[in-house]
Amino acid sequence: MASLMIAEVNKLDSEEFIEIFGNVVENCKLAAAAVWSHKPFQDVEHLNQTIADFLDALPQKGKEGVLRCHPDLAGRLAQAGQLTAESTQEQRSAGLDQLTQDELNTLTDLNQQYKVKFGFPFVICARLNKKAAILNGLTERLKHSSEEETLAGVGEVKKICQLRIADIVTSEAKL
Ligand code: 2AL
Repeated sequence: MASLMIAEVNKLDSEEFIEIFGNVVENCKLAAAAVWSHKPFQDVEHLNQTIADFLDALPQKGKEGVLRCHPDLAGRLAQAGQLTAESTQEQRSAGLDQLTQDELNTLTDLNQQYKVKFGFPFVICARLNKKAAILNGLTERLKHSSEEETLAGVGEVKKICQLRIADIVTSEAKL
């Protein structure tokens, strides 16, 4: 896709901006609504950084809330075909629609243990990981503290967000 130039992004009114960028942070239109007021953006990196700053500035409970807006990997919504278009593609790219029954059982069990321990879902950038890395990562991250996992999860949200923005905004060569 990547069809918008940054100059065009800067001309969007808030409704248009939220319509286009409302899911760059999954199910969190508030992030798009908040960063709109920081325009004009110099380039796509500036837009990425503004969203990252918004996420970093959230209090602990806000960060946890952002993580809770994410669907489980290969979870109930995925199996019902009810993921957002972006999540569907991402989970497919990691091979999560091709799990064996054993792998699905393991992932479901680990996801559940993670949610019981931390109170929010395990989040990882699926486009940058394959299923083996996801299962290993989940096993490792289950050993962490809540504070570590909030930070790790928000770090993954930023990666997901940057890739989604790269699908929308053209990265222009600097003159
Ligand atoms: C997701 C998702 O839907 N896409 C992605 O990259 N990660 N969800 C998750 N729980 O990590």
